[in-house]
Amino acid sequence: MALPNKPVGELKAVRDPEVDKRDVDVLIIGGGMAACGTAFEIKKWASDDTSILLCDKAALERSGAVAQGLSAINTYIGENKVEDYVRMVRNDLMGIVREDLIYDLGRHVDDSVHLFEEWGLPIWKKTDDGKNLDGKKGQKAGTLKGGATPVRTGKWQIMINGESYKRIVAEAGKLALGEDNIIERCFIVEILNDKDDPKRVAGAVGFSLRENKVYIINAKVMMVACGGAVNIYQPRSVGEGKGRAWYPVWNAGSTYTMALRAGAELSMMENRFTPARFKDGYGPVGAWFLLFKAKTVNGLGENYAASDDAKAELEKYAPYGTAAVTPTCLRNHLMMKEYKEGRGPIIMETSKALAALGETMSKKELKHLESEAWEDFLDMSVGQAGLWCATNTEPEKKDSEVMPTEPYLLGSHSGCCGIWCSGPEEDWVPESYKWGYNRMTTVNGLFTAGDGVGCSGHKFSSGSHAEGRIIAKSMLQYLAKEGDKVTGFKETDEELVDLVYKPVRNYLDHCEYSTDETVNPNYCKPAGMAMRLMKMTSEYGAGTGTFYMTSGKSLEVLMDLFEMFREDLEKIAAGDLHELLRAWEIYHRLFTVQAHTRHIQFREETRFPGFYYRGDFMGQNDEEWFCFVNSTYNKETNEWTLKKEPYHKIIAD
Ligand code: SFD
Ligand code: AMP
Repeated sequence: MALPNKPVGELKAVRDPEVDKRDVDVLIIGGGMAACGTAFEIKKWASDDTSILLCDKAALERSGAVAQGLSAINTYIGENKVEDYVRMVRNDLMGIVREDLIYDLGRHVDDSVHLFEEWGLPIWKKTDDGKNLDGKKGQKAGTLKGGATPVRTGKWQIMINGESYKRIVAEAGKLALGEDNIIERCFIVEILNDKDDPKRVAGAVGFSLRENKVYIINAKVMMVACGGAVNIYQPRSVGEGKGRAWYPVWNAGSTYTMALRAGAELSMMENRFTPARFKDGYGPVGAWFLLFKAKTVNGLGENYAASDDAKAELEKYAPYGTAAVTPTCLRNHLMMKEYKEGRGPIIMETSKALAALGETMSKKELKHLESEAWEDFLDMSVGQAGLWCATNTEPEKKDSEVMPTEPYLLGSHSGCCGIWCSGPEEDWVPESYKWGYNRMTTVNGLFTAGDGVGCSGHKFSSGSHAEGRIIAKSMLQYLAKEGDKVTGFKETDEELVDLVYKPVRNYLDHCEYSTDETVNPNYCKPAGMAMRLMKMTSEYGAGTGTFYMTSGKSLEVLMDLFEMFREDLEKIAAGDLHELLRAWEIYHRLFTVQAHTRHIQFREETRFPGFYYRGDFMGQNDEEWFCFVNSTYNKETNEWTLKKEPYHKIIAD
């Protein structure tokens, strides 16, 4: 149950919080698309006496990346072949992906979309004579499951009226799991290993954001699905606008950090997503490119992406660059070339696109089209609509600038960093890809889905939900076969409270030393540490500050800065529960972005030009680097280990 907000201000933190102990079979960490998929599915397969608990740092109805809603479902296979879906993802991610995971996802994803529609999500439909019916009217055309045709933007994407998408999906998850089995406003800090087997999980510890309370949870099997990582790099937005980002600001790398610290192997953490977005408002571009058929031009008004120069540039990255759809990173790469050669800014010609579409429309239809253009943002990126209003931008009259944003880490959108997971237990899956249970990490009993699963991007909202449903069953298989091997964790209640509330005690021990509580020689506050982290990653780790360029030397400097930062985090101080959240978010961000940049350091090539560049290793080097990069971290010794892992092609070209 969500606890009500306090009447005024943040709740002051106290030295000794209450302790709430739970003992469950299954723990779901996170409450986003993937976790809601698990919540919906799991009870169908669990025995009546299986206890299940879900902890979300926010309120399920509006948590995670889909909080604001979405305008499209980007993965719906429909009339396409699953094999082609695998080929598309492989091409977009420059060749190195886990085809077993992608195929497995592709064959299940549509079922989740059909459920969303059954639960009330309005999906656009096509009429027999090729006209678009938006969500409400589309309902009269019947359901996708019943054979109605969706409005496709691209080959894989379908349009929805999705302002309430997350509420619809959360409601189904809540009803299925039961509200008593859900703790909202509970931030999980650390996953705990089994006392007799460090490669097995046995529980987790977190805290309430509404009460001075630490949760200590024993669990036999668990999933971590806390989304991707945002605000690990200096955002382009400044001042109070910094609260705005493209991906959800509240997803702080908890998935990767908690799994890493529990001993799980991460994979392809070098991959990132620097999406091209409407400048300053972060509005997504997919619908504009694909549905409205808008073009982008450079500062000279040239369609730079169609030029001979661009073609020659893309040929350097064949076969990916020369494929029918240019990979996302290379679309950015072409933009970067324009900027660097002085032909910026990049403009999306919204006015021409709407005029061209309007040529065959009546006045009423044209008005409707214009409202769809607004709704695209009102449904999923309301800040962009706000910015258009604030700048008198009517997209049918005034064009808008598009720009690659700061980097984000994620495994479900157009990126593929994440945790190395076991694939489905089937004959066609290579041995090195499977070790027991579908989507189990390399730590026994620890599963993940959505942004957590590495090497299989382009799942998006629908695929993350479907993956959550897949692992509901895998977790129960593990529980049945290995649940009784779990012996509990070694940490005492006192040790765990000391760990979680350390920032509070740092604060209480020293806050009276200075007159301004933010300036104190004995501690540092989360806000300052957030800025410090983003400055160092941006300058040395291929952020916007250097046009996404880094080098071996810059990365060496960065690793030293990280080490000092990690030491200083011992002194982070939190006076209230909100600051305690901020303190732990920074901790999670640090390990995640450290993994990211260590992978970039290890992979001596530029696999994803447009996302990032290694100045000392420009271009791709297939001979040495056509493989995955995996990493582990030993939290006892603070040591990182990186290695290459072979890639296997499963689906022929
Ligand atoms: O326009 C803790 N996404 C899009 N998907 C689509 O299908 N269509 C689109 O239109 C997409 N676009 C888009 C998208 C996202 C955003 C932000 C925008 C536009 C503006 C991507 C999907 O949303 C994404 O793929 C999925 O949501 C990923 O699912 P999942 O479950 O992996 O992550 P989540 O939904 O963000 O949920 C994370 C949850 O974890 C909680 N959490 N809980 C406890 N303890 C901690 N320490 C925690 N840390 C985090 C969160 O509260 C949340 O519940 S477009 O760009 O293409
Ligand atoms: P975006 O709005 O950029 O997140 O994209 C939404 C969907 O459209 C994703 O599946 C993207 O891969 C796809 N997409 C976006 N822009 C383009 C483009 N120019 N060409 C092809 N696909 C695109």
